[in-house]
Amino acid sequence: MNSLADLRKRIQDKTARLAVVGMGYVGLSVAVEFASAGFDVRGVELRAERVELINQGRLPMDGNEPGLAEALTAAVTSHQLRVTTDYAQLATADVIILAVETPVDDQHIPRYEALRAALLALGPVLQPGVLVIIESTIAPGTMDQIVRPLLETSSRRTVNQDLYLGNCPERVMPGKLLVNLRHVSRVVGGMNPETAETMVALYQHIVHADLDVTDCVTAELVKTVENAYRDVQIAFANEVALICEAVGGDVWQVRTLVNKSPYRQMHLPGAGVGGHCIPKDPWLLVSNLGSQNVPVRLIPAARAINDSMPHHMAELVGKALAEMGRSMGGARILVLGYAYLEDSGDTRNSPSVALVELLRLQGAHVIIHDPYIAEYHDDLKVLANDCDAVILMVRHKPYLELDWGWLKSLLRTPILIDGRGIVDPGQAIACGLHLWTIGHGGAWTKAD
Ligand code: SAJ
Repeated sequence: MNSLADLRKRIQDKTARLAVVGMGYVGLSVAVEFASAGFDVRGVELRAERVELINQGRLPMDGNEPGLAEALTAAVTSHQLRVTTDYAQLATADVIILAVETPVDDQHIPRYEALRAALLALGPVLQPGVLVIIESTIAPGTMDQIVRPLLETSSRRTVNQDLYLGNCPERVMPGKLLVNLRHVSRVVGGMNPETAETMVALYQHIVHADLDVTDCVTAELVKTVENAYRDVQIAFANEVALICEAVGGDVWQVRTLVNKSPYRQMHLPGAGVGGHCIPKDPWLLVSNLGSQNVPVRLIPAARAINDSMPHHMAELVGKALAEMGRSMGGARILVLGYAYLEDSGDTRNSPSVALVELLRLQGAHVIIHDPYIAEYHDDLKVLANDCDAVILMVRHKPYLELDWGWLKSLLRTPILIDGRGIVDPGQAIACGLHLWTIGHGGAWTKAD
């Protein structure tokens, strides 16, 4: 049977056979990176059409990921990376990384179906001495309470004897997959110190940043806490924006001046918080507190504030229309930006999706534009024609360069609602737009 010392040696000379389960953003990029580093990597993916695409050296996802397409093609061409739907091909793997989805449902309950299915499929094929690493984001306690028992049962092996287990959460971001993978530090949680040491030996082949050794529950906490932290920070900025609107302040100026105070880093208020990390990970953090009656109040409240921002955007456009003698019913409204993040085509949990639904429920005719989504990439000159309001939801680069005067000339009613604080009030007023900016009470009448 392989000992961890043997495994470290084979990791060092790159003869260890690696496998990655789940060819999504995270799994595919980590598989490509290890293949590029010279390891033999087998990918496992349930979706056959995705397997086909990847084995042809083609990226199975949209969006702009610098370097990933070329690295994938090279890895497949050199046969360092092969992808399959068949778990049986992992029987000879020495290290298996799991990067499967761990969503939460509408009740904010973690859904581990994909993780459980992967562990059940993996168990029977594992060779003795294999190292299994979970990269998926999971609630604190999940390694001990779900992953370890499930894998020991399905493999009939014992962790820290003839099976090794660890948790190494990812810190990637759409649009920066490879650069984050290579240059952002990672927490390395091992079920025992020697396992963590072996994981460091593996990841140092692709990560050129700190690999911080700890235990599994700390690794689970760090990942979910770092994203809950960001969500709470954003919620604070959003609540201050609402206060500024009520008292006639301008949150953008307030934020700039607050951040001149030492140790302040007020985040950006805005039209909402989307993505596959920030809206989900705070719920994972608070989902597994057992019988402890921990008075968890701040984290759910922050989620509620951030989820309310698309509603607030709908309120602002309703007020702006009313001020111009128009109602929401029948109004033609153009939404600029459908993705959740600037210069991305990723719409997962996008605030714009929620906003469009709300506006349509109130009888508006909503038109969507997004330069990074083929379905919504039509000519703005056509889309904006005869609209009664434009809502800017995402800081996409093309919108930063937009000629607002030109856009105004196309509108039936000159209303612009800025959800990200990027439109210059002076410019808007000069070209006759009624500009409302989130965090600034009412339409701008003069450029402060
Ligand atoms: N947002 C705000 N105000 C802010 C920052 C973000 O409203 O001050 C909104 C964005 O518009 C977006 C959402 O929040 O809708 C999320 O934005 P994000 O910048 O956090 O981008 P994500 O979701 O891709 O976050 C990922 C996370 N990385 C991982 O989970 C590994 C996050 O922890 C990182 O901080 C972020 O990337 C990053 O900046 O790298």
